Amino acid sequence: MVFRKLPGVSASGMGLRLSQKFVFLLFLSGLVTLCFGALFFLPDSVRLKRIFLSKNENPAVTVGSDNELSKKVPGDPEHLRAGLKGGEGANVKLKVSRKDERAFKKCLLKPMMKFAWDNYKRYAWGQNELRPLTRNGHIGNMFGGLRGASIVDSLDTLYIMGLMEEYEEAKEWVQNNLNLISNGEASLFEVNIRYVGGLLSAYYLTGAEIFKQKVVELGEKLLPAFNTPTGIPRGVINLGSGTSWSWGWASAGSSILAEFGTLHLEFLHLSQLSGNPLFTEKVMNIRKLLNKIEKPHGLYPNFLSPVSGNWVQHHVSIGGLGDSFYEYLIKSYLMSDKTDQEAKKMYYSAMEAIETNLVQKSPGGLTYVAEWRGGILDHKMGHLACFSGGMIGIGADDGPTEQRQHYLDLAAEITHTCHESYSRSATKLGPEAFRFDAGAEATATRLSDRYYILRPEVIESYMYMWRLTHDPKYREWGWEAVEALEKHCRVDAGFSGIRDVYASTVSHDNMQQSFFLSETLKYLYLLFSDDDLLPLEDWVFNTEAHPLPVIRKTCLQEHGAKHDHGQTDLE
Ligand code: DMJ
Repeated sequence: MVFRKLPGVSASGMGLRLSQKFVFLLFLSGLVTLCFGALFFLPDSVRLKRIFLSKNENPAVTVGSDNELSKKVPGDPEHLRAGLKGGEGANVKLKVSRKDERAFKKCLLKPMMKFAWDNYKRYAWGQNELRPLTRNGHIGNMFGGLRGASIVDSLDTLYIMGLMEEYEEAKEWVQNNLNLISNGEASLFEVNIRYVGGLLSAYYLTGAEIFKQKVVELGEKLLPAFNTPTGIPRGVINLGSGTSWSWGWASAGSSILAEFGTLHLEFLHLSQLSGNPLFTEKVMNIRKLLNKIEKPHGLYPNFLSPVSGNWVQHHVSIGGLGDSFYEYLIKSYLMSDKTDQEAKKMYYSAMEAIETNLVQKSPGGLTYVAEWRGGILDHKMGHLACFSGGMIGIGADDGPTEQRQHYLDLAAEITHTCHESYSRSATKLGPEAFRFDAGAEATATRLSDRYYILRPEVIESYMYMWRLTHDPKYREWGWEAVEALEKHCRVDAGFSGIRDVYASTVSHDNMQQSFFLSETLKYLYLLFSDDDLLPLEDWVFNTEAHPLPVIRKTCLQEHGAKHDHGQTDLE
């Protein structure tokens, strides 16, 4: 091959003089620096940036997958403990750059779940919940003869976190041991949110037929609870005989708003999966009655007679006894692909009544939602009521235009108040109920309200508020909760609730609630995940944090034809 000789370029050494070489090298190194520097200005989605800058930044976590960083963090809970308490793991933490900190935190949640799961498996396998101090199982009286509540409640969390070996064990247990032929007093509400919700989400996430088969069979066993003069179900049912009755403690044989009002999401999906419209008909009948009945000041009292269909007592609360009824109104609307106008209307009018009658500002400037007893306010907010920050947040966007920002602000204020209930305690965990009277501001005044049983509601609101605003404070608050859980609730054989959040030397209650695995750890994991892990546009979480897919409108609906709920396509 003949090289043409360029002017001024000798054949040897490309013919460059020393000064020319120097200028050329300078130019070359400038070019390289410029190209590399430009990578930093590329948008996140550009593949090159992901490849060049950091393998671990923004790890692509998809449902059921693992990610790079998680492989660097051993599943050994001791490692996590050390990481949080400044031991060996703390060094690992130091080596992690700021950019990776969020992903690192997310990865630490996986060993927490594994630790809770492994101990349940070791000491309480097949029973409902783990007693971590005495290292045995707990059956309780909420699920009738049903067993394995922690297993069914954990299926989706294990799957989402990519703990696949554990998920397979759980699935195998459901296949071989979840016995639905059972006698005993079961709470319709608890069986629905934990078992029906848990099996539904496991089915939708994995497509494993066994979950569908079990959930439809279980759903059918719940139907006799609706055989009342009004169709409002009673709270307790014997899954074997189908007889049902009201809770002994519920005023005059009444049914509880948060119980009969927290069936809608699951029952619509039961119709969807089984093709049996009965499930939908049952919950639509509840809706019809609630719409018809007169509401004091637009509020929904917590007790209703399943015989007469009248309110029994005028106690209104967005916390215990009322809470998830409101949650299911807005979520029914969202899960229907925003077609369920009736649910939307009911939700926003209920919100208006709640704001007018219950929302208060403390002397110290904290917004809270009080309880209402026949017109008299009780200036107390339960831990359970703290879910409302998230609920009001997810409902903000579909409210009346002039109210949208207001709802988002209200959601942020309530979440802030709930965070205060945590940060004002010695353990940095929140009490079961806190008050705003007699000089109290977001603190428990009664001894009996000082406990914390691993509840998720405050963290749930952090997760929603993070997704809605991306304000970093929600992740900071979530991390404070992780540190507090590690410090005060982790014991040698699992996680336990504590009896007094204000005592720096804690006393444990010996109970690892199944909702800790299903909700608390899942919401924390989602808080530190990217928004595309279970995006809120596609999934709605039931009140036990089990994700259910949005039921998409059919072509017919989109073009104006009316369609019954529960008859839509998922595709
Ligand atoms: C869970 O079972 C559900 O979140 C329910 O709606 C309320 N109570 C617990 C958690 O605190």
